[in-house]
Amino acid sequence: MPTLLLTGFEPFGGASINPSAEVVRRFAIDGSDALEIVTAILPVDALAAPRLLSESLLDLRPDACMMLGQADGYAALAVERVAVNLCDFTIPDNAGVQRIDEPIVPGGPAAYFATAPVSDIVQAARAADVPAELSLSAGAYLCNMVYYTALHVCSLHNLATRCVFIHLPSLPAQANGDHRPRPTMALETMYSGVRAALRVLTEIPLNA
Ligand code: PCA
Repeated sequence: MPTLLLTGFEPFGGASINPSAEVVRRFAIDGSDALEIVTAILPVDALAAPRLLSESLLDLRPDACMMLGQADGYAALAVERVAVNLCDFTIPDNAGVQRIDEPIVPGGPAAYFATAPVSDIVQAARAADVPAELSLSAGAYLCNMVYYTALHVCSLHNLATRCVFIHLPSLPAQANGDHRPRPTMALETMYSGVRAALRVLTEIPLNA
């Protein structure tokens, strides 16, 4: 059975919930007959998150790694095409550290492309009636950092793991009380979109 590492993030920036963690928890409960799904909720911590993810990748050597995070204000799933070697935090992480204009890996490649078929993932989510689009930047905060770390670890250790990062909108409850409401998406809808994305990621021939 193929193995999937599926990660989300804990809440950050003063929020009490992170949709990515909620989606990952649902996968942990529902499981899959066709896939071994290993889940992790990563801390929003510039030291701990990359370390945890690297360790999990090297321990598991999964066939695929799907990383999820929240992008407040987005109206669709954003399938990230690229991770850049840059930390430029607009807010501190949950440990109070704010990295500004620093590389993630000094001397590392400037960027990595996703090693999963991102356009097919967008199409599959849309076919499941879930708004989705390609994105050219995962930002310069923790999501980009773990994405870059995953791609870097796979490259260094010759892992055939297919990696992709997907940003999720905020949940409707997170916009309650907004003076001018932000776009949001129901958990159920996000879950359907991520399921469709996973089908693409794991149906394609592995170790090609
Ligand atoms: N979103 C942040 C970090 C954690 C999360 O869920 C980001 O986009 O970098």
